[in-house]
Amino acid sequence: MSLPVPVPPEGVDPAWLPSAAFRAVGGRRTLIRGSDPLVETVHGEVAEACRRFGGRVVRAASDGPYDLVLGLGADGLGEEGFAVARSGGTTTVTASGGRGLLYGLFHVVRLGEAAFRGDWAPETHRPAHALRMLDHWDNVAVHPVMGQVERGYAGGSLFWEDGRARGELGRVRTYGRLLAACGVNAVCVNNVNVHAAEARLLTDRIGEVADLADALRPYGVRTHLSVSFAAPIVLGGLPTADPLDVSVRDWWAGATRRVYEAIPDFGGYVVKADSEGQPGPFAYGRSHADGANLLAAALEPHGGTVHWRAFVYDHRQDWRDRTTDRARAAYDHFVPLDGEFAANAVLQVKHGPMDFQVREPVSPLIGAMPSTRPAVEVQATQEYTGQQRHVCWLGPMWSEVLRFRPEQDLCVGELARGGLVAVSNAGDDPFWTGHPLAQANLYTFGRLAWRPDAEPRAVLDEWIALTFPDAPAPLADGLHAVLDGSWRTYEKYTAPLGVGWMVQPGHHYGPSVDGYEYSPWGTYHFADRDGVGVDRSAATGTGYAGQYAKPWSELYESRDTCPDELLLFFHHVPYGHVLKSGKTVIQHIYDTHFEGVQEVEEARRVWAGLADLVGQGRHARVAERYEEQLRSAREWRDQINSYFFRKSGVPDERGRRIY
Ligand code: BDP
Repeated sequence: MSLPVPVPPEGVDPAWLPSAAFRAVGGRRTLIRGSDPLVETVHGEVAEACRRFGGRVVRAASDGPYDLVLGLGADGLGEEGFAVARSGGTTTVTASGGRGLLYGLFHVVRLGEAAFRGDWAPETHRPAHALRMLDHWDNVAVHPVMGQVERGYAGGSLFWEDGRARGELGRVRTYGRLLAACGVNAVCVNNVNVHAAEARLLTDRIGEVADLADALRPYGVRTHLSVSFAAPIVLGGLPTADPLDVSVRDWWAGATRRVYEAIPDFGGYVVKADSEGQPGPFAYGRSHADGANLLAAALEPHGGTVHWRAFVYDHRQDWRDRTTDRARAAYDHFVPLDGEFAANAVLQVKHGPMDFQVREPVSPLIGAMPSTRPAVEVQATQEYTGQQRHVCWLGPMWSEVLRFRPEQDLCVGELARGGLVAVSNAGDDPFWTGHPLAQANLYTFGRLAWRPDAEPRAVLDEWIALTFPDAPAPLADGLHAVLDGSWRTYEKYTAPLGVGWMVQPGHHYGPSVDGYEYSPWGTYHFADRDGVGVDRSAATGTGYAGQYAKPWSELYESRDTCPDELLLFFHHVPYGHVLKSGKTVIQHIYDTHFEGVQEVEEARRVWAGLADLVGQGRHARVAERYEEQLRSAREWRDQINSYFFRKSGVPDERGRRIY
C-alpha cells in the first residue's frame, strides 16, 4: 500500500521539494519492486509525481518496458546505499534496503531530465557515515530565558509547545521528508540542556516521543533523545546518579528497555554532562568515560548509541588569569580517556575548540583519540552567524572543516566515524528556517554529511534547483550570488582574524566588543593600546597550539606561519604586524569592515532585482531581513572600527571616516 506524500500545512513553504522538482520522474512508466515499509514511501512519492505529471507506476512487471525501475534486490550496498544505471532506455535504481531505495529516488529527482538521457555505466552511492543527525535544542516547556527553542531563530518548535507535544504530526512527516531528501537520517528531538519537563520524555512521557518517531520513520529518520545524567535521582527517586552504583545501572537498564518497547528503532541518547551547569559524573568523582559507558551499557542490548558531548569547560573562570584557556578544555578533559569508551559510545565534538564562531581552527580533539569514535557537531542554527536575520551560507566553512587533515592521512570528514551532527535551524516558521535562504544551510549539511568531500557550491546549486525548479537563469544566478560568499562577508564585518566573540552577551546578536571581555566565560580578545589577540602558542602562551599534531602545531605556533584568518586566535600581535596579505592588522580590520558592509549592500541590490522572479512572500521576507542585515553590518563596522581606532590611535590609511 503506497504511503501518501505528506503535504505541508497551508501557508508552509514546501522548501526544497516543490512538486515541480518531480517533473522528470512523473510522466514516465515506473516499476517499483520489493517489499519494505520504505518502499511504500517510494511508491507514494512516484504515484504523487504521476498524479501531477501523468505517467504510471506499477508494482509488478506486466506491460514493460519501463523508463524507471526502482527495486530492492542488490546485495552489499548496506542499508542506505544504492546503485543507479541506465541502459536501453531504462533507468534502474537498486538498493539492499528501503532507505537506500528512497535515497536513490531522491538522487533521480535531483538529476531531473538528465536521469533519462543516454546510457550510463552503473554508479554506486553510499553515505560516508551511518549517522547524519540533527540535534534540536527544543525545550518542551518555554524556558524563561531561552524560550521554546534554545538559540532558535525560526519560530517555535516543530515538536513541542507550552509544555506539551504539539501533535502536528503531518508537519513532522513533511520535515522527515525534507530531511530524507538531503540524506539526514536521525533527529534528536529535545534540548541538550535538559530541564524538568524534558527529563520526563525518557519515562512517563515517552509516548510523545514515540509519536514523533512514528511520523519520522517512513522517511528513514530515527529518533534520539537528550537525557539528564541526573535522571535516576530526578525521575527514579534514587539517592544517587553515580555511574558505578548498581541501582543506578539497573535504573538506566530498565528505563532504556521501556524506551525500546515504545520505539523499537530508537537511535539512542545525547548527553551534555558536567557542562554549563548540567549534572554529570564529576559529582561522584567519576570520569566522562564512566558516565558515557553507563548509558552505553543500557543501550547496548538494543543496538542504541550514546552521543556524549565533549563541550566541557569551566564557565566560571577568573578572567584575570591568563594561564587558563577555554580552547584547551575539551582536549585536556578527553584525550586521557582514549580507549576507555564503550564501542557504542560516541564522543560528539564541536568542530572548533570554542563555540561555533564564524572562524575557528578545527578542534585538536578530532583525530587525537584513535580508539574513540568521534562525531563532529556543527551549528546550522545561526547563533553566532547572524541568527537567520543575516544571510550566512555555511557550506564553505563546513567543507573546510571536513577537508582539514589533522594528520597526514585522514581528513575530518573521514575521522568522524561517529557521524556528523548539526544543531538544527528549523522551526515552525512558514519558511522552516526563519530566513528563507537559511534553508540552504540545512540542505547543505545533509549533503555534506552524506558526502563530506562534496563540492559545497555544487550542493548549493542543487538546493537552488530543487527549491526553485523552474528558475530562469537570472534567478538561479542571483540566488547563487547572494549565498555563495556570504559566510566570508559575515566574517569581514564581525570579529576579525579568528579572535571571535565581541558579541552582545546572552543573546549573542550584534556587536559588543568588550561584552565578554571581563566575564568568567573564557572568551577574550585582550585588546589594549598596543595590540590584540590571544597568545595560544606553546612557547609563551596557553600552550593550546601544542595540542595539534605536526605540521599544525608548528604552523600555528609561529605568527609568521599562522594563517592570517586565524592569527588573532593564536597570537597577540601589535596593530602594525604585517599579515601575509601585506596589510597591517589594523588596516586589515578597517578594510574588511568597510568591504563587508559594501558586500551586504551589493547582495541587497541583487535581491531587489529578483523581485519579479520569486514569490512575493518569500521576496518580501528576505528583503526585510536584508534591511536588518545591513543595519547590523554597519553597526558592527562602526563599533569595531572605532574601538580599534581609539585603542590604537592609528588612522585609516585611506582616510575614511571612522566614528
Ligand atoms: C552554546 C549555546 C548554548 C548551548 C551550548 C551547547 O550558547 O545555548 O547550550 O552551546 O552546545 O553555543 O551545549
